[in-house]
Amino acid sequence: MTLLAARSHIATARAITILTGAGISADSGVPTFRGPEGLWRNYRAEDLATPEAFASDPRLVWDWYNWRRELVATKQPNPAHLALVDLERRRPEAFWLITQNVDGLHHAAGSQHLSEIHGNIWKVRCTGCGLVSDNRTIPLQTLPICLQCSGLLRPHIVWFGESLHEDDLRRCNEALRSCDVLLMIGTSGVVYPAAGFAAIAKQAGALIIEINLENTQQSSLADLSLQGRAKDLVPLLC
Ligand code: BV8
Ligand code: ZN
Repeated sequence: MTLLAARSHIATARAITILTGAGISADSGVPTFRGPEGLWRNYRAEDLATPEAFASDPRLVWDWYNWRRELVATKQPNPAHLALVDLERRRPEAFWLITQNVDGLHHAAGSQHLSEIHGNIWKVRCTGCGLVSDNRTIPLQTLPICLQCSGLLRPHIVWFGESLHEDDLRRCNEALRSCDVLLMIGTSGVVYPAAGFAAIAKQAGALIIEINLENTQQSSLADLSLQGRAKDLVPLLC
């Protein structure tokens, strides 16, 4: 299938679902996780992005998230984020965007039909009373405390070994089973449950289009794999 054919599938799709990963934000200057420049080159996921890590050393985990908050605060949505907003505005009833990114850049760009399945770096959650709140303070005090119950706050992020929020999973499953096109952008496709999303959409009959710099674990499911940068290819396709 050619790029032109893929464009026409997107333009005429009854419903389109998008799955994005760190690669779409790489073009805004946010580091990815895996690969030679990825965050997990210098940090071990299990030391920082698990409930066990937070229980044993909350200060270390907060230091890492504070550093990432400072970094992300300087970044802006790029043409790929903006092209998805345009697509949604043209076809709001036919569009659902699922992101694994926690950087909030889709939201900042203006996407509304959006599931941030791994959470958002600009939200905190109380480990005592469970209250979720927006928090854009930079830098946060090293061990931030809930104003309501004085419990320790944690990032409102889904860590390894934690379940995704049930409402998000239900909404994603609906969007995956009902779309005619699934567009996967900038994800290595190795973290579950998102790594199973292409298979769900494919089984329901969707056409799968992938945009990435390289082949991924999901490429064998794709009807079209476009190799290149998200900021160039997404505007071309949408
Ligand atoms: C769960 C938050 C039920 C931190 C993140 C063994 C087998 C199968 C499953 C498991 C297993 N062992 C454990 C599991 C479950 C585990 C899992 O999948 N592990 C994997 C690694 C094996 N999953 C979970 O624990 C999930 N919960 O399953 O609940 C359960 C519970 C208990 C036990 C079992 C099951 C929770 C997942 C937590 C996800 N949270 N981190 C934070 O962000 O602060 S994951 C982390 O990876 C990020 O959040 C990120 O969103 C996610 C996915 O990564 P990508 O976005 O794909 O990024 P990556 O760097 O990998 O790739 C970037 C891609 O972009 C590359 O392909 C690159 O080529 C491309 N690219 C780069 N530049 C560009 C580009 N493309 C285009 N343009 C460019 N410019
Ligand atoms: Zn509280």
